[in-house]
Amino acid sequence: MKIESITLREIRMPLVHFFETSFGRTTERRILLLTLHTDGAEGWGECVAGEDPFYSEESVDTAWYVIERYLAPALLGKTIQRACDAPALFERVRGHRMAKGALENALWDAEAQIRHIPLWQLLGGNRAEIACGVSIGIQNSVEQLLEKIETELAAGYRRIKVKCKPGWDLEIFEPIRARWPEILLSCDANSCYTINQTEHLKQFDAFNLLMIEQPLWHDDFYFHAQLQRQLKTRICLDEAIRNRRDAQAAIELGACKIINIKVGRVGGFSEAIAVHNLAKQAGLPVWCGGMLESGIGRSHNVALSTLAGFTLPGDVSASRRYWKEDVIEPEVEVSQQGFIKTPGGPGRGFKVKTDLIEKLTTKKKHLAAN
Ligand code: OSB
Ligand code: MG
Repeated sequence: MKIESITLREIRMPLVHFFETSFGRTTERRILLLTLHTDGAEGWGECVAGEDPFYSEESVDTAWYVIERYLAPALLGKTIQRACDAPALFERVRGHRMAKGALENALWDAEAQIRHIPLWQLLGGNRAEIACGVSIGIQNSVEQLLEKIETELAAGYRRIKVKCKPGWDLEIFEPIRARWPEILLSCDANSCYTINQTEHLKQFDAFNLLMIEQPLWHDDFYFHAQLQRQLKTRICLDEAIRNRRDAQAAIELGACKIINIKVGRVGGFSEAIAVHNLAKQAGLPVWCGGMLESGIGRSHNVALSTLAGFTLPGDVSASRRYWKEDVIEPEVEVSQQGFIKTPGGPGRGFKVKTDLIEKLTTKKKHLAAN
Protein backbone atom coordinates (compact mmCIF):
# COMPACT_ATOMS: atom_id res chain seq x y z
CA MET A 1 0.00 0.00 0.00
CA LYS A 2 1.37 3.37 -1.00
CA ILE A 3 0.04 6.11 1.26
CA GLU A 4 -0.62 9.00 -1.10
CA SER A 5 -2.57 11.48 0.99
CA ILE A 6 -4.64 11.89 4.13
CA THR A 7 -7.75 13.99 4.66
CA LEU A 8 -8.22 15.16 8.24
CA ARG A 9 -11.55 16.53 9.33
CA GLU A 10 -13.51 17.46 12.38
CA ILE A 11 -17.24 16.89 12.42
CA ARG A 12 -19.82 17.99 14.97
CA MET A 13 -22.70 15.75 16.00
CA PRO A 14 -25.23 16.47 18.76
CA LEU A 15 -25.98 13.45 20.96
CA VAL A 16 -29.60 12.30 21.11
CA HIS A 17 -29.28 12.32 24.91
CA PHE A 18 -26.53 13.89 27.04
CA PHE A 19 -23.90 11.50 28.40
CA GLU A 20 -22.61 12.15 31.90
CA THR A 21 -19.71 10.46 33.70
CA SER A 22 -17.93 11.22 36.96
CA PHE A 23 -15.71 13.62 34.95
CA GLY A 24 -18.42 15.58 33.17
CA ARG A 25 -21.38 15.87 30.79
CA THR A 26 -21.23 15.74 26.98
CA THR A 27 -24.14 17.03 24.87
CA GLU A 28 -22.44 17.37 21.50
CA ARG A 29 -19.47 15.48 20.09
CA ARG A 30 -16.57 16.93 18.19
CA ILE A 31 -15.13 13.97 16.28
CA LEU A 32 -11.88 13.75 14.35
CA LEU A 33 -12.26 11.57 11.26
CA LEU A 34 -9.64 10.83 8.68
CA THR A 35 -9.50 9.32 5.22
CA LEU A 36 -6.35 7.59 4.16
CA HIS A 37 -5.89 7.54 0.39
CA THR A 38 -3.70 4.65 -0.79
CA ASP A 39 -2.99 3.45 -4.32
CA GLY A 40 -5.43 0.57 -3.74
CA ALA A 41 -8.22 1.80 -1.49
CA GLU A 42 -9.53 4.53 0.80
CA GLY A 43 -9.47 3.68 4.49
CA TRP A 44 -11.45 5.51 7.17
CA GLY A 45 -10.34 6.11 10.73
CA GLU A 46 -11.87 7.78 13.77
CA CYS A 47 -9.89 9.28 16.61
CA VAL A 48 -11.72 8.50 19.86
CA ALA A 49 -10.21 11.39 21.83
CA GLY A 50 -12.75 13.47 23.71
CA GLU A 51 -13.40 17.20 23.46
CA ASP A 52 -11.37 17.72 26.64
CA PRO A 53 -8.46 15.83 28.24
CA PHE A 54 -10.66 14.45 31.04
CA TYR A 55 -10.89 10.72 30.21
CA SER A 56 -7.23 10.61 29.13
CA GLU A 57 -4.51 13.14 28.35
CA GLU A 58 -5.58 13.40 24.71
CA SER A 59 -8.21 15.64 23.18
CA VAL A 60 -9.49 16.28 19.65
CA ASP A 61 -7.12 19.25 19.39
CA THR A 62 -3.98 17.47 20.60
CA ALA A 63 -4.73 14.59 18.22
CA TRP A 64 -5.16 16.94 15.26
CA TYR A 65 -1.84 18.61 16.08
CA VAL A 66 0.11 15.38 16.51
CA ILE A 67 -1.34 13.78 13.39
CA GLU A 68 -0.74 16.83 11.20
CA ARG A 69 2.72 17.61 12.54
CA TYR A 70 4.22 14.15 13.20
CA LEU A 71 2.17 11.05 12.44
CA ALA A 72 0.87 11.83 8.95
CA PRO A 73 4.36 12.90 7.76
CA ALA A 74 5.68 9.56 9.06
CA LEU A 75 3.29 7.76 6.67
CA LEU A 76 2.92 9.99 3.63
CA GLY A 77 4.72 8.79 0.51
CA LYS A 78 5.68 5.49 2.15
CA THR A 79 4.76 2.04 0.90
CA ILE A 80 3.95 -0.53 3.56
CA GLN A 81 3.01 -4.16 3.20
CA ARG A 82 0.53 -4.39 6.05
CA ALA A 83 -1.38 -2.12 8.41
CA CYS A 84 0.43 -3.74 11.34
CA ASP A 85 3.68 -2.19 10.05
CA ALA A 86 2.37 1.28 10.98
CA PRO A 87 3.10 1.30 14.76
CA ALA A 88 6.87 1.02 14.11
CA LEU A 89 6.70 4.21 12.02
CA PHE A 90 5.03 6.06 14.92
CA GLU A 91 7.43 4.80 17.58
CA ARG A 92 9.38 8.03 17.95
CA VAL A 93 6.25 9.87 19.15
CA ARG A 94 5.56 9.13 22.81
CA GLY A 95 1.99 8.54 23.86
CA HIS A 96 -0.80 10.07 21.73
CA ARG A 97 -2.20 6.61 21.28
CA MET A 98 -5.67 7.70 20.12
CA ALA A 99 -4.09 9.79 17.38
CA LYS A 100 -1.94 6.84 16.30
CA GLY A 101 -4.90 4.45 16.44
CA ALA A 102 -6.98 6.61 14.08
CA LEU A 103 -4.32 6.27 11.38
CA GLU A 104 -3.47 2.64 11.97
CA ASN A 105 -7.12 1.61 11.94
CA ALA A 106 -7.71 3.42 8.64
CA LEU A 107 -4.82 1.38 7.23
CA TRP A 108 -6.45 -1.86 8.43
CA ASP A 109 -9.67 -0.78 6.70
CA ALA A 110 -7.74 -0.10 3.48
CA GLU A 111 -5.81 -3.38 3.71
CA ALA A 112 -9.02 -5.40 4.18
CA GLN A 113 -10.55 -3.72 1.12
CA ILE A 114 -7.45 -4.41 -0.98
CA ARG A 115 -7.51 -8.07 0.09
CA HIS A 116 -11.28 -8.26 -0.54
CA ILE A 117 -11.98 -9.62 2.93
CA PRO A 118 -13.98 -8.26 5.87
CA LEU A 119 -12.00 -6.24 8.40
CA TRP A 120 -13.08 -8.60 11.21
CA GLN A 121 -11.52 -11.49 9.32
CA LEU A 122 -8.25 -9.62 8.78
CA LEU A 123 -8.18 -8.95 12.54
CA GLY A 124 -8.53 -12.67 13.22
CA GLY A 125 -12.13 -12.66 14.41
CA ASN A 126 -14.65 -15.41 13.79
CA ARG A 127 -18.01 -14.52 15.32
CA ALA A 128 -21.18 -14.28 13.24
CA GLU A 129 -22.64 -11.89 15.82
CA ILE A 130 -21.48 -9.97 18.86
CA ALA A 131 -23.24 -9.55 22.20
CA CYS A 132 -24.17 -5.99 23.16
CA GLY A 133 -24.49 -4.11 26.40
CA VAL A 134 -25.16 -0.44 27.09
CA SER A 135 -23.39 2.19 29.12
CA ILE A 136 -25.88 4.48 30.82
CA GLY A 137 -24.65 7.84 32.06
CA ILE A 138 -25.50 9.67 35.25
CA GLN A 139 -29.04 11.05 34.96
CA ASN A 140 -30.89 13.98 36.49
CA SER A 141 -32.88 11.66 38.76
CA VAL A 142 -33.04 8.01 39.85
CA GLU A 143 -36.48 7.72 38.18
CA GLN A 144 -34.98 8.83 34.88
CA LEU A 145 -32.22 6.22 35.24
CA LEU A 146 -34.71 3.42 35.94
CA GLU A 147 -36.73 4.46 32.90
CA LYS A 148 -33.62 4.32 30.72
CA ILE A 149 -32.70 0.87 32.01
CA GLU A 150 -36.22 -0.33 31.28
CA THR A 151 -36.00 0.98 27.71
CA GLU A 152 -32.62 -0.68 27.06
CA LEU A 153 -33.71 -4.03 28.52
CA ALA A 154 -36.82 -3.92 26.34
CA ALA A 155 -34.58 -3.25 23.33
CA GLY A 156 -32.77 -6.54 24.11
CA TYR A 157 -29.43 -5.37 25.52
CA ARG A 158 -27.67 -8.13 27.44
CA ARG A 159 -25.79 -6.15 30.05
CA ILE A 160 -26.48 -2.83 31.75
CA LYS A 161 -23.56 -0.70 32.87
CA VAL A 162 -24.26 2.37 34.95
CA LYS A 163 -21.87 5.24 35.52
CA CYS A 164 -21.34 5.86 39.22
CA LYS A 165 -19.74 8.33 41.63
CA PRO A 166 -20.08 9.11 45.36
CA GLY A 167 -23.75 9.92 45.97
CA TRP A 168 -24.76 8.03 42.79
CA ASP A 169 -23.67 4.49 43.63
CA LEU A 170 -25.39 2.58 46.47
CA GLU A 171 -28.30 4.99 45.95
CA ILE A 172 -28.88 3.59 42.45
CA PHE A 173 -27.77 -0.05 42.91
CA GLU A 174 -30.46 -0.44 45.59
CA PRO A 175 -33.50 0.47 43.43
CA ILE A 176 -32.03 -1.20 40.31
CA ARG A 177 -31.54 -4.53 42.10
CA ALA A 178 -34.92 -4.23 43.84
CA ARG A 179 -36.56 -4.07 40.40
CA TRP A 180 -34.20 -6.34 38.41
CA PRO A 181 -32.51 -8.82 40.78
CA GLU A 182 -31.13 -11.03 37.99
CA ILE A 183 -29.83 -8.84 35.15
CA LEU A 184 -26.13 -8.60 34.27
CA LEU A 185 -25.26 -5.30 35.92
CA SER A 186 -21.95 -3.50 36.17
CA CYS A 187 -20.73 -0.04 37.12
CA ASP A 188 -18.06 2.33 35.86
CA ALA A 189 -16.45 4.87 38.20
CA ASN A 190 -14.01 6.46 35.73
CA SER A 191 -11.44 6.80 38.53
CA CYS A 192 -13.53 8.80 40.97
CA TYR A 193 -12.70 6.93 44.21
CA THR A 194 -9.52 6.63 46.26
CA ILE A 195 -8.13 3.74 48.28
CA ASN A 196 -9.37 5.54 51.42
CA GLN A 197 -12.88 4.70 50.29
CA THR A 198 -12.27 0.94 50.43
CA GLU A 199 -14.87 0.42 53.16
CA HIS A 200 -17.44 2.23 51.02
CA LEU A 201 -16.49 0.23 47.91
CA LYS A 202 -16.83 -3.05 49.85
CA GLN A 203 -20.54 -2.30 50.13
CA PHE A 204 -20.81 -2.73 46.33
CA ASP A 205 -20.33 -6.49 46.92
CA ALA A 206 -23.94 -6.73 48.14
CA PHE A 207 -25.30 -6.05 44.64
CA ASN A 208 -23.89 -8.96 42.65
CA LEU A 209 -22.22 -6.72 40.09
CA LEU A 210 -20.53 -8.33 37.09
CA MET A 211 -17.65 -5.91 37.68
CA ILE A 212 -16.64 -2.48 38.86
CA GLU A 213 -14.77 -0.59 36.17
CA GLN A 214 -11.73 1.61 36.96
CA PRO A 215 -12.66 2.58 40.52
CA LEU A 216 -9.32 4.25 41.41
CA TRP A 217 -6.76 6.51 39.74
CA HIS A 218 -6.57 6.43 35.95
CA ASP A 219 -2.88 5.43 35.96
CA ASP A 220 -2.80 2.99 38.87
CA PHE A 221 -2.30 -0.78 39.29
CA TYR A 222 -0.84 -0.97 42.79
CA PHE A 223 -3.84 0.33 44.74
CA HIS A 224 -6.28 -1.49 42.46
CA ALA A 225 -4.47 -4.72 43.42
CA GLN A 226 -4.84 -3.80 47.08
CA LEU A 227 -8.52 -3.05 46.57
CA GLN A 228 -9.15 -6.22 44.53
CA ARG A 229 -7.87 -8.35 47.42
CA GLN A 230 -10.59 -6.85 49.61
CA LEU A 231 -13.49 -7.04 47.16
CA LYS A 232 -15.58 -9.98 46.00
CA THR A 233 -16.67 -7.98 42.95
CA ARG A 234 -14.23 -8.23 40.07
CA ILE A 235 -12.34 -5.10 39.08
CA CYS A 236 -12.21 -4.28 35.37
CA LEU A 237 -9.53 -1.86 34.22
CA ASP A 238 -10.21 0.62 31.42
CA GLU A 239 -8.17 3.86 31.60
CA ALA A 240 -5.10 2.21 33.19
CA ILE A 241 -4.45 -0.31 30.38
CA ARG A 242 -2.49 1.52 27.69
CA ASN A 243 -0.69 -1.41 26.06
CA ARG A 244 0.17 -5.11 26.37
CA ARG A 245 2.81 -4.50 29.05
CA ASP A 246 0.24 -2.73 31.20
CA ALA A 247 -2.11 -5.66 30.73
CA GLN A 248 0.60 -8.10 31.79
CA ALA A 249 1.59 -6.03 34.82
CA ALA A 250 -2.02 -5.54 35.92
CA ILE A 251 -2.79 -9.24 35.56
CA GLU A 252 0.36 -10.39 37.41
CA LEU A 253 -0.26 -7.88 40.21
CA GLY A 254 -3.89 -8.96 40.54
CA ALA A 255 -5.09 -5.42 39.82
CA CYS A 256 -8.02 -6.65 37.71
CA LYS A 257 -9.88 -9.78 36.68
CA ILE A 258 -11.45 -8.37 33.51
CA ILE A 259 -10.14 -5.93 30.88
CA ASN A 260 -12.05 -3.39 28.84
CA ILE A 261 -10.29 -3.03 25.48
CA LYS A 262 -10.73 0.24 23.62
CA VAL A 263 -8.85 0.18 20.36
CA GLY A 264 -8.06 3.91 20.49
CA ARG A 265 -6.90 3.87 24.10
CA VAL A 266 -4.21 1.27 23.34
CA GLY A 267 -3.09 2.93 20.08
CA GLY A 268 -4.72 0.85 17.34
CA PHE A 269 -5.71 -2.65 16.28
CA SER A 270 -2.22 -4.18 16.57
CA GLU A 271 -1.96 -3.36 20.26
CA ALA A 272 -5.63 -4.19 20.90
CA ILE A 273 -5.09 -7.67 19.46
CA ALA A 274 -1.95 -8.07 21.61
CA VAL A 275 -3.83 -7.10 24.79
CA HIS A 276 -6.62 -9.50 23.81
CA ASN A 277 -4.15 -12.37 23.23
CA LEU A 278 -2.42 -11.76 26.53
CA ALA A 279 -5.66 -11.67 28.52
CA LYS A 280 -6.93 -14.78 26.75
CA GLN A 281 -3.78 -16.67 27.62
CA ALA A 282 -4.13 -15.61 31.26
CA GLY A 283 -7.79 -16.67 31.30
CA LEU A 284 -9.22 -13.16 31.75
CA PRO A 285 -12.37 -12.21 29.86
CA VAL A 286 -12.25 -9.00 27.82
CA TRP A 287 -14.93 -6.84 26.27
CA CYS A 288 -14.95 -3.94 23.84
CA GLY A 289 -15.43 -0.48 25.32
CA GLY A 290 -16.93 2.52 23.57
CA MET A 291 -16.14 6.23 23.33
CA LEU A 292 -19.40 7.65 21.95
CA GLU A 293 -18.14 6.91 18.45
CA SER A 294 -19.71 7.82 15.14
CA GLY A 295 -20.43 4.94 12.77
CA ILE A 296 -16.81 4.85 11.61
CA GLY A 297 -15.35 4.04 15.03
CA ARG A 298 -18.40 1.96 15.86
CA SER A 299 -17.80 -0.30 12.85
CA HIS A 300 -14.18 -0.76 13.96
CA ASN A 301 -15.46 -1.78 17.41
CA VAL A 302 -17.86 -4.30 15.85
CA ALA A 303 -14.96 -5.88 13.94
CA LEU A 304 -12.69 -6.07 17.00
CA SER A 305 -15.45 -7.65 19.10
CA THR A 306 -15.45 -10.74 16.86
CA LEU A 307 -12.16 -11.99 18.35
CA ALA A 308 -12.52 -15.12 20.47
CA GLY A 309 -11.59 -13.57 23.83
CA PHE A 310 -14.40 -11.01 23.75
CA THR A 311 -16.67 -13.20 25.85
CA LEU A 312 -18.56 -10.48 27.72
CA PRO A 313 -21.10 -8.09 26.12
CA GLY A 314 -19.37 -4.84 25.12
CA ASP A 315 -20.34 -1.17 25.10
CA VAL A 316 -20.95 -1.45 21.37
CA SER A 317 -24.57 -0.49 20.86
CA ALA A 318 -26.89 0.77 18.13
CA SER A 319 -26.24 4.01 16.24
CA ARG A 320 -29.70 5.29 17.14
CA ARG A 321 -28.86 5.42 20.85
CA TYR A 322 -26.40 8.23 20.05
CA TRP A 323 -27.33 9.89 16.77
CA LYS A 324 -30.39 11.12 14.91
CA GLU A 325 -28.59 10.06 11.75
CA ASP A 326 -25.29 8.17 11.76
CA VAL A 327 -22.58 8.70 9.12
CA ILE A 328 -22.69 5.09 7.85
CA GLU A 329 -25.11 2.97 5.86
CA PRO A 330 -26.63 0.75 7.08
CA GLU A 331 -26.48 2.09 10.62
CA VAL A 332 -25.34 -0.26 13.40
CA GLU A 333 -28.45 -2.11 14.54
CA VAL A 334 -29.04 -4.43 17.47
CA SER A 335 -31.44 -7.36 17.34
CA GLN A 336 -34.23 -7.94 19.83
CA GLN A 337 -31.94 -10.57 21.40
CA GLY A 338 -29.18 -7.98 21.90
CA PHE A 339 -26.75 -8.93 19.12
CA ILE A 340 -25.12 -7.11 16.22
CA LYS A 341 -24.67 -9.23 13.09
CA THR A 342 -21.12 -9.29 11.78
CA PRO A 343 -21.18 -7.52 8.41
CA GLY A 344 -20.14 -9.23 5.19
CA GLY A 345 -18.26 -7.55 2.35
CA PRO A 346 -14.73 -6.20 2.20
CA GLY A 347 -13.43 -3.67 4.74
CA ARG A 348 -15.58 -2.37 7.58
CA GLY A 349 -18.75 -3.52 5.85
CA PHE A 350 -20.61 -0.23 6.30
CA LYS A 351 -20.75 2.46 3.57
CA VAL A 352 -19.69 5.98 4.49
CA LYS A 353 -22.25 8.74 3.89
CA THR A 354 -19.79 11.22 2.43
CA ASP A 355 -22.42 13.90 1.71
CA LEU A 356 -23.61 13.89 5.31
CA ILE A 357 -20.02 13.97 6.58
CA GLU A 358 -19.33 16.97 4.34
CA LYS A 359 -22.34 18.75 5.85
CA LEU A 360 -21.21 18.02 9.42
CA THR A 361 -17.61 19.09 8.78
CA THR A 362 -16.35 22.16 10.66
CA LYS A 363 -12.66 21.85 9.80
CA LYS A 364 -10.81 20.02 7.05
CA LYS A 365 -7.25 19.65 5.87
CA HIS A 366 -5.74 17.63 3.05
CA LEU A 367 -2.21 16.36 3.68
CA ALA A 368 -0.08 15.04 0.83
CA ALA A 369 3.49 13.83 0.49
CA ASN A 370 5.77 16.63 -0.58
O1 OSB B 1 -15.31 4.87 30.54
O2 OSB B 1 -16.21 3.57 29.14
C1 OSB B 1 -15.95 4.72 29.51
C2 OSB B 1 -17.67 7.21 27.18
C3 OSB B 1 -16.74 8.21 27.11
C4 OSB B 1 -15.59 8.09 27.87
C5 OSB B 1 -15.37 6.96 28.66
C6 OSB B 1 -16.31 5.94 28.70
C7 OSB B 1 -17.49 6.08 27.96
C8 OSB B 1 -18.57 5.11 27.98
C9 OSB B 1 -19.51 5.14 26.81
O3 OSB B 1 -18.80 4.38 28.91
C10 OSB B 1 -19.53 3.89 26.04
C11 OSB B 1 -20.32 4.09 24.78
O4 OSB B 1 -19.73 4.49 23.75
O5 OSB B 1 -21.51 3.85 24.81
MG1 MG C 1 -14.84 2.98 31.36
